[in-house]
Amino acid sequence: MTGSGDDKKPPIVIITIGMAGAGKSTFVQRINAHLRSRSPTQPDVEPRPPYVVNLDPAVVNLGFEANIDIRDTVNYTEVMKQYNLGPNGGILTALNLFTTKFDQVLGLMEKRADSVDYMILDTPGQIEIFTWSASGAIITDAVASSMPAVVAYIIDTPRTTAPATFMSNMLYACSILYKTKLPFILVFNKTDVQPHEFALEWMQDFEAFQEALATHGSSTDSEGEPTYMNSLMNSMSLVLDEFYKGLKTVGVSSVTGDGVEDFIKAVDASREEYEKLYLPELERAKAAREASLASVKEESMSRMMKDLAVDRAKNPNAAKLDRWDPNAEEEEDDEDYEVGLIDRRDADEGWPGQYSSIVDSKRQEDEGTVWPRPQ
Ligand SMILES: Nc1nc2c(ncn2[C@@H]2O[C@H](COP(=O)(O)OP(=O)(O)O)[C@@H](O)[C@H]2O)c(=O)[nH]1
Ligand SMILES: [Mg+2]
Repeated sequence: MTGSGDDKKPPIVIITIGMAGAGKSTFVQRINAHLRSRSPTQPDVEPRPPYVVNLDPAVVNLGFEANIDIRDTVNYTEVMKQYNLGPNGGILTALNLFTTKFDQVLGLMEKRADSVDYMILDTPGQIEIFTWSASGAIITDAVASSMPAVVAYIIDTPRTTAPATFMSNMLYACSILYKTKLPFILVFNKTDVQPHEFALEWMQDFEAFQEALATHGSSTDSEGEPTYMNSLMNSMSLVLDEFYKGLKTVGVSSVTGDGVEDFIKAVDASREEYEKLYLPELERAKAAREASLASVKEESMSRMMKDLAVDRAKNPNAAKLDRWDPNAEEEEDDEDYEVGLIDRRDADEGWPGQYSSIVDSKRQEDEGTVWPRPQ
């Protein structure tokens, strides 16, 4: 664990991602409890509680007190009612609304950076709401570009013992690594129900996995040729072999607390990875973006200067006529065109999408939460 000495490093943010029911919230609760309790090996050291952010608007019982809770800002059932949405649409919209305020969340997190070693994000139950939405990407990028970050991919071990399910889950994990490019920890959860050794074996021994695939379902068709599915799976397992090389794997039980210390060690090791691999990449990307922006600006500037020179040559008196008269009345551009917009602020009653009524800013009263109006 990082000590609280003079050389205080920025906290590392653990982003928990995983299928619904894999045990993300239980895992966050366990890590939280673990970091709050005194270590048996260092009983005189004060424990340093983590900073926890809950991004699941639909969770009923969180089991821990989050420092920032999306439910304080957005009422998900109201969002569903007002936008006429189902549960998934409601969660996604609530997350989108919250993301518009994420700069403030990040500000609060940064303020606490000196006093904590770990920050944990719990994400919505359904994995795709976070991993395949613009909001999820915005939140991940914003966090990772301001602090060290690591993805903890939580796996429901008892549900992934079939080779095909195992491979699907690993491919999903691979796609998340590819999207986030962050240090990655595979967390095999629920080891109290199903130990994760089988998974380790499959990951380390390519042939053992092939064998498991072959014994599950038919691997050859009636003519003795390998089936399409089988050869596809063989090729994909080669891809996965490469994927496993860059990963850290731990087995934990969020119920008993088994393996949690290993997880913390893996997180600490990921910090170095973040600094060595992710940070230089981030800075390179930032520099490239700034350079391309600068060149675009320069190009449009020189084009404008050329245009001006041509104009001046054509019509030497134009510049004199084209002066801005400070006394002239300003034209109201907006009045000239009509696009059929109705300003519903004048309406007496609410309408679907009236952001302000869904806001309940209990914790941040002084920040005056006002959602932007939909365009
Ligand atoms: N046996 C066992 N059950 C677990 C463990 N972690 C989570 N669960 C159970 O899995 C279910 C889903 O957990 P939850 O944390 O809500 O999953 P989430 O949707 O990923 O946040 C709950 O019933 C938990 O009690 C574990 O380590 N062992
Ligand atoms: Mg949850």
